[in-house]
Amino acid sequence: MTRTLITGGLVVTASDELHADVLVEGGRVVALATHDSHGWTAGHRIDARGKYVIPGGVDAHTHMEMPFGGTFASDTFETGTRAAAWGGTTTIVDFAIQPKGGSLGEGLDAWHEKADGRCAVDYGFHMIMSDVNPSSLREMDTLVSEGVTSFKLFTAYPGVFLSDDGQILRAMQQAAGNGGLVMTHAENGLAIDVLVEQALARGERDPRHHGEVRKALLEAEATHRVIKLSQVAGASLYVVHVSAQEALAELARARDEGLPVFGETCPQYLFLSTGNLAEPDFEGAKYVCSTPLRPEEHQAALWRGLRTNDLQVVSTDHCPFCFKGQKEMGRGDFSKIPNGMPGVENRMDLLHQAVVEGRISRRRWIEIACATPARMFGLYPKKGTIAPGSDADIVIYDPGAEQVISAETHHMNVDYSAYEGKRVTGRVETVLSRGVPVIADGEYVGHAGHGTYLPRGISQYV
Ligand code: DUC
Ligand code: ZN
Ligand code: ZN
Repeated sequence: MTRTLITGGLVVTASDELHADVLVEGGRVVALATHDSHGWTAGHRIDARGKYVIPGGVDAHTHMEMPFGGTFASDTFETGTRAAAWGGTTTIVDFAIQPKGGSLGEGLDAWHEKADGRCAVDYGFHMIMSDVNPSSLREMDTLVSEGVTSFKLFTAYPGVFLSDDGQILRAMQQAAGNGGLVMTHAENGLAIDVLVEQALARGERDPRHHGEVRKALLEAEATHRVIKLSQVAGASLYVVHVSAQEALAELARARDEGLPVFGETCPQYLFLSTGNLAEPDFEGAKYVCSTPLRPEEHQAALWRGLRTNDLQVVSTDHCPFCFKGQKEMGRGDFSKIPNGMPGVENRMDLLHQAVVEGRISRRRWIEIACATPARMFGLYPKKGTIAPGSDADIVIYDPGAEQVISAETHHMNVDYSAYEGKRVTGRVETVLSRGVPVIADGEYVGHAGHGTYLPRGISQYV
């Protein structure tokens, strides 16, 4: 059995930083030695002196090949998980979609069809419920027992994904009984559609109006509502892609009351703003996603939320659409721009940049990007940490390397970068997935099909 020894690095987990050697065997971490590991033999040695040795990233929010607005997200499971590996992410949890009028099982089968045998790193699925009815509610129990333990419900996108309050309450009640975790996309979609119609009637057609109609107050209102519904149901709640400080305030208030509610934000809300949506010549379309980018002052509130643990996870909501041919579908009508942005490759580096800039600590970096998402979605301690028994999903990270983020050099299947030209310090050097090199000294050495499907356990926060 191949043994790998990683020597001389600084091992950083959510709880510890220690100079230690890490021994890997059979795809798992078998031991850490803080002094010298001279007695250990290994066929493969990695010199990590001057580098961080960190758990592979866990991106709990991706949409590979997602159908949206008459097109599909441009990363397949093959290209998207390869890009994830390049960026130091070794686990993704993608969203299977229940077809309207169909079952959860059908949605899940369709997502296995797309992903199985194609992924470069390990993957699991959440289930988007777009048709809550007695049958799909019962099916939730089956899915939980089979390892799909989280369910996303939408208060947005009427006619497509939106569930009404009664449906959301029923799904939460079901989850309270079966150990599932309800995730919500919280924006008031019915009110937003009124504002979209009125904006278009006034001739407001540019991408920046996408941000203006999807008001922070309508994110806050929906966040408040789903919190109260979860309280009534006695269920835990995870609110995805929080972007507005008013929505964060709702979460913080609920948490102060002791409610089991949790929040995720994404790099685009931490590093980008409505200024990007207003870029001329339709360039703002690159930044159209929902929830939308907010004015810059919201960023400080989100960073504070991450420091105070009112927000617990940073995932990407990776949902790329090419500028040419896809984003362009909304020229002259912002409501037709496919919603979503690329980012699965950039998350670990951008959050490391936040460490460099003193916004978060190194351990908090690992906590919000690896450990907590693994805990939240039933993958810990298999994923999200470096400890005896954990999968050897390990990144050797060079904290001093400089890089400039660009579409010229990224590996996501999309023709632009949302962070084009941004200079960051820190870079992934080597990535192991279950002990197998996927990136080695800056080269891709993995293959499609290495990644395995991850049936997940119950959230540690339920
Ligand atoms: N938001 C996006 O930006 N894209 C996909 C779905 C979503 O909720
Ligand atoms: Zn969403
Ligand atoms: Zn999403």
